This record gives sequence, C-alpha cells and structure tokens, in this order.
Amino acid sequence: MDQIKLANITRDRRGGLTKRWSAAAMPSKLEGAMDALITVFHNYSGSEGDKDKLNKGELKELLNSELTDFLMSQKDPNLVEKIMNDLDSNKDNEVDFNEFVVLVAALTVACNDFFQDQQKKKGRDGK
Ligand SMILES: [Ca+2]
Ligand SMILES: [Ca+2]
Repeated sequence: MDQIKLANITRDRRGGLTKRWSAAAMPSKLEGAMDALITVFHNYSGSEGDKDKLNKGELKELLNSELTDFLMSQKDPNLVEKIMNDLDSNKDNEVDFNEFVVLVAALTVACNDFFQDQQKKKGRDGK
C-alpha cells in the first residue's frame, strides 16, 4: 500500500475501504477491522476542534461508547485522564490516530493473551 492510497483512505471516511479497494469483491476480515478502526476514530474526532484528533471529551465519548466493558472493569475515576496522558506521546493534549492505534494495539494484545490463557485452560480440561 503506497502513501497516496493511505491519504485517500483517510480522506474518504464515509465510503470506507470497501469502496476504495473495489478491486476486491469483499474486504478481508483484517481490512474490515482496519476500516472499522478508522471509521470509529473519525466518528468521535470530528465532534469538536481538530477533526483529526480526539480532545479529552471526544476520547471519553469514544471510550464510553466503544470500550464500555473495558471501562467498566476499571474503577479508577481518573482513568480517562490517565489514558489521555499515556496516549498523548507528542504532548499536544489531543489523541491523533497514531496515538489511538497504540491503545487499540495494546488492548488487542491483552485480549489475545486472555484468549490464549482460556484456550490453554480448555485444552487441559479436555484431556
Ligand atoms: Ca476533535
Ligand atoms: Ca497527541
């Protein structure tokens, strides 16, 4: 995938990757997941201020609506603040897409570890 294509994708949010990559009849699961990430991010980042960045309010909205289970399992009232500080690697008090992807990647790794543990447990029980 070249740079131009990437730029087009970020500009063409509504059409999503399905239209952009029309050569493929169906997006793969991974492409669908990437499309979802981009769409979700921009659904929230576009509400206020910079359209390509999440301010604290937008980040909170996103976490509340899209990562409800994750938030519910954490009892920390300053969680959004902490996540914001952790993610904002360039310290501009906003979370851009690059910074957002770090969160998603970290959560995905955590989920994968969890499922692998579950699988191992299942395997043991089965024998
Ligand atoms: Ca914004
Ligand atoms: Ca930032």
